[in-house]
Amino acid sequence: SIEASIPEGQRAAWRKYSAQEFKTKDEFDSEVVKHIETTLARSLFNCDEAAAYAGTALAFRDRLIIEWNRTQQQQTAADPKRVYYLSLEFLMGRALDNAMLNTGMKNIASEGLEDLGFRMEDVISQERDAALGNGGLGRLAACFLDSLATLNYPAWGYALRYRYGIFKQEIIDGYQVEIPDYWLDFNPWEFPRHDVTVDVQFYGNVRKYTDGSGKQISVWENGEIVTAVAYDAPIPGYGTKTTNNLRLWSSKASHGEFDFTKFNSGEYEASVADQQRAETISAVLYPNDSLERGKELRLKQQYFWCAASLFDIVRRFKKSRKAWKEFPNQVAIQLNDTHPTLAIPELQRILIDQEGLEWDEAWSIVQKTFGYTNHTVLPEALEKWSVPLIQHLLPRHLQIIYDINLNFLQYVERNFPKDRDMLSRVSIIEESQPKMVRMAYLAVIGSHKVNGVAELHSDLIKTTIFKDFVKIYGPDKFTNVTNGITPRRWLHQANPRLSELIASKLGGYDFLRDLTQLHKLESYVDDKEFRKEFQEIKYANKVRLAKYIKEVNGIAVNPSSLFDIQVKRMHEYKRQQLNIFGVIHRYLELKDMSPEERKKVQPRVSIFGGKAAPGYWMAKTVIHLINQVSKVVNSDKDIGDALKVVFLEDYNVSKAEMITPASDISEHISTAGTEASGTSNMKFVLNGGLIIGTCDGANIEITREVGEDNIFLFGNLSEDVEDLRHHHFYGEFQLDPSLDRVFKTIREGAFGDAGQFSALVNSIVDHGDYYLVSDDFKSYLDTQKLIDEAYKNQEEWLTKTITSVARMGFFSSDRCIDEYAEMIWNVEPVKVQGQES
Ligand code: B1H
Ligand code: IMP
Repeated sequence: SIEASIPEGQRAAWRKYSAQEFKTKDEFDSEVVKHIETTLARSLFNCDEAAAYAGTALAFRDRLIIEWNRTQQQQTAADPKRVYYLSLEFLMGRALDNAMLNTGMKNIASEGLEDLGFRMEDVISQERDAALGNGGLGRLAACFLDSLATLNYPAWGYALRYRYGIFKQEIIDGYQVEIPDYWLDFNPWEFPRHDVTVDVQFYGNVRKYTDGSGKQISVWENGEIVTAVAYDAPIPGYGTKTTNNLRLWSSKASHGEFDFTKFNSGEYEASVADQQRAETISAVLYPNDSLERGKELRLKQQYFWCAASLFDIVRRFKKSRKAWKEFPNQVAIQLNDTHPTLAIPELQRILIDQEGLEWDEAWSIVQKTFGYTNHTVLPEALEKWSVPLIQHLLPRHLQIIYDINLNFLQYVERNFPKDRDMLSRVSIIEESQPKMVRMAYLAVIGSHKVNGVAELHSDLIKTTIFKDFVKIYGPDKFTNVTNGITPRRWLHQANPRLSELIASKLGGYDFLRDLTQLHKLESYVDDKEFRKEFQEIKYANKVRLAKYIKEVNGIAVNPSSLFDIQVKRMHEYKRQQLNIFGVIHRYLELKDMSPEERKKVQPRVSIFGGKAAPGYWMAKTVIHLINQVSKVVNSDKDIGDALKVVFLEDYNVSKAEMITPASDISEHISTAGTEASGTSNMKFVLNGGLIIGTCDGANIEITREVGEDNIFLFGNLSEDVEDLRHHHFYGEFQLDPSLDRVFKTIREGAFGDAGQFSALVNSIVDHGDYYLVSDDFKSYLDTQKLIDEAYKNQEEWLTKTITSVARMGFFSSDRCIDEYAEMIWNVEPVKVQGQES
């Protein structure tokens, strides 16, 4: 065993004094007070809610780290195959509530805090979000960590420790303003590991020579070194002893604090500048969701993170002294989109340049190790890096990429001798000016499996961007793993009353680990008592949101209105513009009516929220339009409660936990074929809301599960998109009269200076309407009418929502992780034992 190498006397002392998790309320209070009085240097007399939060968080951190240590020891002893999830984004949100729930200690902590004079809810809301991500892709990674730990998979997340997460959004005079998110002034959830560092090289040159045996050796040298320091965040599983690790790399200058030669020779500023340049690498998260911008610093981030992570993974593998061919049996690395693709040439480089393996042997290890998840087919999101930039920053990697490409193209040429065009189509190098490296192709070639994130999307990648690769490798290399969400955060934590109601019917909380059990709820669809409670919970959640809207936006909304919510990143393909044009149409219709007619209309609150990338003008224009419409509509005395429009600023994970359970209808209305999956659609339905959506992404599978009667689908299908765009291009198109009227109203200045919105309107009227807003407008309005009608029959609506909740079991991220484990990673769970006592 691991302990055998340690002398018996020492072992006994360690055992005797080794730290213990708190188990009772009193032990919890004693930990909290100790942290408040010593770690925080506060006392009973100046302990506010922030200090109570800090003390509680530190007590739980200690507890998690004890479990983390034990998990790592047992996993090290078992030496199983591990999963490494490489993602530039982990959108974790708050950690305390999750830690309390997953460890099963929330009740004890609540009682303990009460003794100390605090309310749990207030304490929880002191925490700021860990917002190291943009949107769906980053939150998916966070849900995966929760499921990996819950299912006892030995798994590590690797990412960057950004000093600034996604910016905070303020709305000033209707415009988005970005405020930096400096989140690290107090972060109790991380452990700096100053002993775990990796030196990462940039720039320099490659020297080649032939050694005594005639072997070609390449040495990458004379580069600039930046040091990566590990910061670990423990990830507890729900109802298990497994606590996995999220390792975040922080950059710092390699020669300690300063370069002393420069410092001593009086170049004080220069030495500080070097330090700052190094620290810049992990300074900030790029805020572009699904938009690639080719900045050198971004490439530096990617390599820095890949190199540090691979060094760490290889070091851990080497501890077990297995042969290199065992590497893919011990290590599965999943690439979350193309952002970590440099890990592929980096592993090849380690194996051939540092470990002395032959190219082919190394390459076979590389291909077996990696899996690649594609998250988008949008052309503007597909990563390409210029060859000169890579040449400058990573000269050895560029050579390796060229060699990978050469081998690959030779293989293609042998197998498809008649298709000459194929070579230029599939080459990793795009022959443009300058030449570009196509990262998605490199990721496909370097992995053994490629997956999309919902069925339609996985089909689309096989017929569009990776069509040739399906011919080359056969269809089995490509697969689908439909996304999922963790029911711990997105049901139990976000909607505790609904979770409790479900538990009362299902005989406990087992459904939180096996969400398919929800199907048993269908037998309560006609149960009067159950229905009443279900409806009351939805109403209470709407009251909570209404209160928040009143506090923050100053708008009074009636919780009995239909709450129609679209919260997600602002993007043309997600079509918030379609939604707001629909709202304007509704407003115009209301204005046409007599007061009597208006009274009969189903009252509605249209709620929007989401950030625009700072340089994305069109998305910012849509935010501005929504806010202008909101001003006009909400202050129009004719309208009253019939229509209210709200833009919620700074949408983030913790706000999502409050907003999601309050919807009657949520909007998932992307142009068909553009939203790879979507995950908030799943969250809304799981919380008893219905959706209006296009036949896109996971909407299609949600429809299959809940049934066509329980979802409001509209719009053109993805197979027709190309033709429709063609029609626009040739001007063969008539603008829908209702949309024409909406545009006329905007142009007349009804929502302020029309000039601000002309680019938005023109993108549809004059510039080809790429996202087919006009094509889907009528179908959208018709479907909204159906929703108004359906909502009037509250009993039937309730039946739809309950039935849908019961049928959402498929969308747990636990199902998703089990699929990855079986189809792609080939890993088994390792059950961690608790403490013997
Ligand atoms: C998704 C991204 C993305 N797809 C580049 N692609 C980024 C691409 O900073 N960047 O450079 C950031 C994000 N994000 C989303 O992934 C899809 O649009 C959603 O449909 C999907 O649900 C989500 C998770 O799979
Ligand atoms: P790594 O895999 O070397 O990075 O180890 C991760 C963590 O697991 C270390 O920081 C240790 O806390 C723990 N660990 C690794 N190996 C052992 C072991 O052999 N005994 C006990 N703990 C270990």
